[in-house]
Amino acid sequence: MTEPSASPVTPATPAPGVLRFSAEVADALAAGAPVVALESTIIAHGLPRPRNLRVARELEDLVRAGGAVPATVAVLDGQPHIGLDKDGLERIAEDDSLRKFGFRELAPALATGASGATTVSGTAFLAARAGIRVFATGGLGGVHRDWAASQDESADLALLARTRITVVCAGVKSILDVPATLERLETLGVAVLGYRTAQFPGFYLTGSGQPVGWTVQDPAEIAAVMRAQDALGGIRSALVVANPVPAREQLDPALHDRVLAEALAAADRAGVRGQAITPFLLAHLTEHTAGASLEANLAAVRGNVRLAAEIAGRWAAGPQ
Ligand code: PSU
Ligand code: MN
Repeated sequence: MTEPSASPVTPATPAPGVLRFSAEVADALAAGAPVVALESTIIAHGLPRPRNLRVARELEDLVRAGGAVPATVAVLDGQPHIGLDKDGLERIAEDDSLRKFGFRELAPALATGASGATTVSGTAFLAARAGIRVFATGGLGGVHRDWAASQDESADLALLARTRITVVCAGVKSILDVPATLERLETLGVAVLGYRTAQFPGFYLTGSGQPVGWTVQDPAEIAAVMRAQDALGGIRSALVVANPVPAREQLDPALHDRVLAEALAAADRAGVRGQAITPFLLAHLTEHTAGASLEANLAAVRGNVRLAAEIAGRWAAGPQ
């Protein structure tokens, strides 16, 4: 059987010189050592300053402590970076002019020399091109609650439908329409595994109340699913590993529901739309929960990064 001619977004050798690799990422990839991609939008646009820079460093350290090499992804001066040095990390945390780049922004950014943090869709695309199979984030983008009126569905979903990468997340951000997002993932053919849970996580909350079809218990099982994707052939989609924030670190659900309702109303009043809505809602929640939502968000991201490092280790080790 021949493959369709449209070339899929799969891990592939990067076109020479287009991607700039940090030395440690280049070495790790050449050696087949574990690598975990990290996105930069969460640092640039999802977390308050100056905490965001500390978090950026902490997440990289967590990957290293887990035996893998961190590859924080961003576009700087028109060049996609796979792994950032000290200055690069500072830039994504501190540069006010940094834009937010989903997948579709990448080509214009390259051609014009622009700089931006990459979202899940931008990061997953670049990481896959770089040959990185495991990616950790906080919560995926998805279908927004007013979808019928706004048609706002994150580009994350469509990109994950055609990119072979394993994304470890705490579900989708609870500011979204979670059941609708799960339906879209099903339609798009993106497999979802609950990590030690039969319930899809709720980002700030341990559970969203929605079921997941598959529950896995350890990183080796996840690596086995990844190998099964490859063994089947023809699968172009991502694997979503949904890893709940521990119950003791979740946001108080009653506080969550109340403040989220206020945040959605405030966004509506302020006419915030499009790319700005996710950062607006996240910042509103942080402010109106006195930082509690931020702590839950960070706990979720840390857990995802740790798990991603373990998965990357299992993946790099090959079939057992
Ligand atoms: N997860 C977080 N904080 C964030 C995001 C995810 O904990 O800021 C970002 C991701 O980069 C995700 C993006 O891809 O929000 C989705 O934005 P939009 O809804 O505009 O596609
Ligand atoms: Mn959107």
